[in-house]
Amino acid sequence: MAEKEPKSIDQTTLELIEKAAIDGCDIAFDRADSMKPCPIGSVGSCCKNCGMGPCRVPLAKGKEETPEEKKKRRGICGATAETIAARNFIRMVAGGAAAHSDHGRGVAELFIAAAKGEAPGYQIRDEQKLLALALEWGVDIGNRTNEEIAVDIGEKALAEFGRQEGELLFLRRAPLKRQDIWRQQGVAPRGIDREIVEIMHRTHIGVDQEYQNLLKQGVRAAIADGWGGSMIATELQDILFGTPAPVLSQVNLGVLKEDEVNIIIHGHEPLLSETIVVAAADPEIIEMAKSKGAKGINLAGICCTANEILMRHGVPLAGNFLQQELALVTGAVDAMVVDIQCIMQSLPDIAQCYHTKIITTSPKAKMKGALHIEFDEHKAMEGAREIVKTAIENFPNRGSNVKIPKERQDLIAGFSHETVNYLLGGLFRASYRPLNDNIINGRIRGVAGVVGCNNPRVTHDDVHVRMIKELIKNDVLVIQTGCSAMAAAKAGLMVPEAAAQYAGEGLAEVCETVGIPPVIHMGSCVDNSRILIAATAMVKDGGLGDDISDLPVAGAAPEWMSEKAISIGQYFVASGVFTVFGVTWPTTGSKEVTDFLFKDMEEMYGGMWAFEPDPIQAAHMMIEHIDKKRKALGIDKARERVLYDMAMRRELDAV
Ligand code: XCC
Ligand code: SF4
Repeated sequence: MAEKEPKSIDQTTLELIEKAAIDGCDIAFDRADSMKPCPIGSVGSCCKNCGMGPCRVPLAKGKEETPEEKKKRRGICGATAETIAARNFIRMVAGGAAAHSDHGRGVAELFIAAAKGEAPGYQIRDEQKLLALALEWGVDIGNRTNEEIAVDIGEKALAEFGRQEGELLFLRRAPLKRQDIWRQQGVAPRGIDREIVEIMHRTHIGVDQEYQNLLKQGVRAAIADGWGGSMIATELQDILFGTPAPVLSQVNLGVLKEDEVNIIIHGHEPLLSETIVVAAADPEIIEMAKSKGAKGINLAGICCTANEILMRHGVPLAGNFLQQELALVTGAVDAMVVDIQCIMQSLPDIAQCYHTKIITTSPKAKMKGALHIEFDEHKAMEGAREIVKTAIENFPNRGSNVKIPKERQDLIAGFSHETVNYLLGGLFRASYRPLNDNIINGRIRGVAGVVGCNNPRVTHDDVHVRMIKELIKNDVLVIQTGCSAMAAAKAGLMVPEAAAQYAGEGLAEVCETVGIPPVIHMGSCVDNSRILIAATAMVKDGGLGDDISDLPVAGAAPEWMSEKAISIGQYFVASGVFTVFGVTWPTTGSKEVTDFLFKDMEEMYGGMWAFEPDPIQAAHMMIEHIDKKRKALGIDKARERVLYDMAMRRELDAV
């Protein structure tokens, strides 16, 4: 990022960056300025997989490298730039798939405990979804109670992680053609943990030396994430906490309240935060807050825990990844409760400048300088109450250095696959038919999943928002998860009025008829599995080909940074989706590996990767891909007609 470029397009973020500087707090934006990325590591050419290294394989010089020159560019063990780039890439997949899947495992364990009555406070909330999953997995329903059925489902889900042979159960949800492709390519995952472990084995010194074979295992582990660990997390969370339905809420740090106890919930797992929501509404606890001079208790979220409790309870979003430190800089956060993933280690230090208590809750994620109140599913409510009480006790310690920004924006969230189904088709004939019809008739050009993180190497939120605006302007319906969804929400794109203001005429017309925004919030990062299900539902509804790769759809993570984003991108590609990433690309140190991901994968999987940091150009790559698919389906003409009709209509209006 050039020096003069703004750090964010979000006024709130800019204001608080300034306040952080005045208060003497060092934040990620500053650290990104003072530490440039390592040029060798950032292109995937640094290997530290053994003690003979680290080996830094220099980049190819100039255009044509002779075989002799190429032979010299090796690690001590002889590993080539290709092997090193591929190994590094799939280790990122392993990290991401492990994170999502371990989250899924935690949900499965709680699910079983809840079903056995060993986790007081949790119960089965979505019976319909429970029974549907029982049918799908062949779990006996008969006269059994929901709890008995749930124990079997939970155990089956848990067994998916340690499965050694065969295939993951959820693969059967994919279009048949997709399943065939996976089997032909030999990438149908056997078990979730197994595929991740195998990456760690194959990337150990002296094992797999063929980049194609390494990347193949990356695909297998990524599928085990999207159609395995992440899908298990989403499905079981829905059954346990309720399947999201549309809900109105607000976003940005302006949701913090001057006169209430502010508690921020940050991380990824909804397991504990679900009970915090309950604890914070307890009249006795609210009385306690009042006794300390607060008017009430205000919960708000950051990162994907935020998305989870927004989707199910309408709890407001305080902000996305790069706003976590800034939340503390307001001076108004009485406690920040964190669970797992995307939590910056700088939080306890920043909290020292103010009064905020940072509370870690997972045995897997502790931090020096934080208070640890461990989440125990057997007494979750006690833990939640203790956390809320800690925040209340801390409220009177709030200093005078408080600045809560004014900005907050309305948004509508809660679009699960089921909701979309009902919204489009109605409760009694739920279907994706109207969506498919509007794609076929060209009012909607296609669908784009725009997801992923923030990255201080680019202007915060800017890349997301510009890409999304360009897509909807061109009649592409945008579906979202993660921190990207929050960027769009802050920019006012997740309210129905945004359709008239920003969307192309065709898309706007459909949004107005159905009453949805042109940008749809589908949840957290594990909820990218909802997007897979939605894409499959589009295929099954007919008229748009017989595989996900036939659909006029595309994916993007324009401000990605986490290994999880790489795993998500890889399972979208492996599911047949053209997927473009921004910011930086981690394999450019090897042309062969990059070409394989960007080109060869299309022949193998029907989907492929691309890299384009400019959001407008990236959006047009996605639109081009969508148009290519429309043409292959023979529905490109319909769109021309629609556009012609609209031009005619405009002319008529002008008369
Ligand atoms: Fe983390 Fe999920 Fe990325 Fe945001 S989008 S920075 S991974 S919180 Ni998942
Ligand atoms: Fe170097 Fe090979 Fe060891 Fe990697 S595995 S650090 S390339 S010697």
